[in-house]
Amino acid sequence: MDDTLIHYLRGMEAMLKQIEACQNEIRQFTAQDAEALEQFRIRFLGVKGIIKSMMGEMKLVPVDQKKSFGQVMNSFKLLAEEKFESEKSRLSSGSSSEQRDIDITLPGHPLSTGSRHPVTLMRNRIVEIFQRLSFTVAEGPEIEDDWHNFTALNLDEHHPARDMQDTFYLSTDPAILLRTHTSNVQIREMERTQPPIRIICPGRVYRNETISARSHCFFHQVEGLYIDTNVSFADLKQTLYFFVKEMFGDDVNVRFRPSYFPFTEPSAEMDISCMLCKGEGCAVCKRTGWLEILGCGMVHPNVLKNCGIDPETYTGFAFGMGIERPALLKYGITDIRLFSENDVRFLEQFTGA
Ligand code: 2U9
Repeated sequence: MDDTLIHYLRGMEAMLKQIEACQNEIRQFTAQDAEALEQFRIRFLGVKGIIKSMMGEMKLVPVDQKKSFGQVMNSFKLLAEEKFESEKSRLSSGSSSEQRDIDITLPGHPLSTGSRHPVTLMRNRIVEIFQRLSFTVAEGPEIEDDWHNFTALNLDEHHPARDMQDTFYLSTDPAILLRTHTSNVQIREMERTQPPIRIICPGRVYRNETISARSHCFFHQVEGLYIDTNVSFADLKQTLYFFVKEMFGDDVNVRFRPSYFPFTEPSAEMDISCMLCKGEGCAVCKRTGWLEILGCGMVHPNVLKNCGIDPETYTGFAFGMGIERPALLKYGITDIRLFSENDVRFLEQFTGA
């Protein structure tokens, strides 16, 4: 080997070592501030910087090694440019805590966890009591057809509930409506399966009523259905007695009054003694000492037949109650419209699971 070549190779070796050292330095670099970043740029990428001056050595490299030297230099330059850009954007986004003068040791702002709606609280309480008697929750559509909301429930075509005044129908298809009760869920369940059936059906229902402090065009119900062999009116009464004791306490009295619904026969309405005046008579119970809380009865044989259940083999009871009324009573609220106005000052007053 002649002297010139040895001299050249030593020079290349030194340069490659220098490149490697610079690359390590670049990888570990973080700019404390804009000034440090500018120094970095001048040192590596400036007109008189390390990379430019090494590029100047290119002319000394033998032709057959120009390509590999060029590749080494390119990746060196790319590394320096990428580091410069990433440090620049980090400093300008102000993500470093020192930059924004943030004390990251201070406690954070607590997140508001919200609270449950009073109607949800009341629904959960009702449902949970029936779950203890092995009822399971069933749900169904709020937009329903005429059959599942009316016809299957033994309401003939002239029944007043079907009137346009009372029910919201789709303007484009009068055979489709907003359900007026959650009974459509029980109908669908009876069509789907054979007894025993023991379900509780909570949900939102719609009626075309003038909105006032006492009534609304939508509200919530819980309905129940129990069908099996030998289910009697005594089973119905015992189930509802249990519910009342669990819900309102042991010292509340219960009475049944005969009533009429097309879907149950016999039918009844159930009252509880007014818990505010203990049955003495007050403004809330309209001086009667009693509060009406639900309707109930033995499922009409026509309803069972409509759903493919043999009324000679099976009997059953059903009941239905609104959720808003007992919620008004429990929480001492006087205007039902508050439930749907979503005023956080109202909603955040209720606690519970
Ligand atoms: C099927 C068969 C029978 C559900 C029943 C009532 C009586 C009732 C009202 C209470 C207050 C509705 O929210 S409210 O206006 N409900 O009086 N509901 S029996 O009877 C059924 C349901 C489904 C298949």
